[in-house]
Amino acid sequence: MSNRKSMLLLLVLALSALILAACGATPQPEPTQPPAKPEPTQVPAQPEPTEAPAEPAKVEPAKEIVLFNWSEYIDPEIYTQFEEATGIKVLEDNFSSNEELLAKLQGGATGYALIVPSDYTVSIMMEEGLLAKLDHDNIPNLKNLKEEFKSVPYDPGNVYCVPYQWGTTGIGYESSQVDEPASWAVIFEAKPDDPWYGRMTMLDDARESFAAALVYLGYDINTTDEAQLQEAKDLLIKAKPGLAGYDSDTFEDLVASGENLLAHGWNGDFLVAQEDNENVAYVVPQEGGVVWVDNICVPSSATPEEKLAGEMFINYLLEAEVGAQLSEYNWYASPNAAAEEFLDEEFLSDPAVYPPPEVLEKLQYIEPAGEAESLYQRLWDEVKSS
Ligand code: N2P
Repeated sequence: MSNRKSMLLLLVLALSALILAACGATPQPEPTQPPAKPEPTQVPAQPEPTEAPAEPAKVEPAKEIVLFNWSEYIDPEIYTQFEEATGIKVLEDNFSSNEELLAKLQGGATGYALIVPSDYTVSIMMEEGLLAKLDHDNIPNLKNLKEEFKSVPYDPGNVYCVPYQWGTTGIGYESSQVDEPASWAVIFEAKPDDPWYGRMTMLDDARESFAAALVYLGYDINTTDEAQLQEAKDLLIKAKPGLAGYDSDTFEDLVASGENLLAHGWNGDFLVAQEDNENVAYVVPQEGGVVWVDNICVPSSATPEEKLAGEMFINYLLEAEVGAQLSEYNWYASPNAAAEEFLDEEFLSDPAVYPPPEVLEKLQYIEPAGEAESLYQRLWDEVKSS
């Protein structure tokens, strides 16, 4: 081909390319149909794997786990039933306050598959990375929880914990020997000639005992104001000579036996003690008291095997009948909606278990004190050692 001829051919080709491009640029009518999906691009065939892809290692549940719980807070029969159903043995260890539980975990304790902190302590533990995220696939009975317990403010969506029981803090008393205490004054203004002087206890619990003093003084139970806390401390110290002691484990038994006549404590414990002495009664004084939700959670120190066994136990507790069994034993209100059909009417309508609206409105949750946590502890130490 001559140079001239090839130039001409190039020109023709270039022109036809231009014309084609121009046609393509002509506005097209809007498609009324969605454009057809492009054909999937062909993936080049992969060579057949010679080995099956590695599966994540399957965790087997631990054969034995430890539940770290408040004392007398579970029907021991539940352990037997669970072991029969799963072969997993549950052992129990006890603590007497949230602060004790927290200090144990902060100190690096291991060997616990399950723990039972209250609401404000869940918040503190979450922040400090002390809790493991629950695998909801292992806890299908979460569906049994009442709606309000699926979205508790300290752990919305039950990411870390499952509500266990809830209750209130007030005063239990021996009603054949003492009139119903209308006010926290029975403790804070007790006189040596009052029959209960020297025959009453307060909880061995910094936040709970400060809450009682603060609510009596008319302050917020979550105050971080040092002057108010000092005043509450002085009040607790002033009340000390009238106390037989600080006690979070046997306070209700001491009222039931008649050794003591009244005690600052948790509603369910007093209601259980009615089985030993029908004159044990419980009241939230007029100034108000504490409402709390205890939760069952897996600490982040648990091994994968302990965690799985722990989640299986949580799931078991959430069964409708087991949930009822737990509350019937404890006399604490259940967060489990499905359990209610197995609970007696007497239980469900007991105002000491399910406080009526006029009592509920006088109750407050303890909240994390943040920076003031150590101030509470220091002042509580001063009360205890005074
Ligand atoms: C156990 C009562 C524990 C309730 N006896 C305190 N949150």
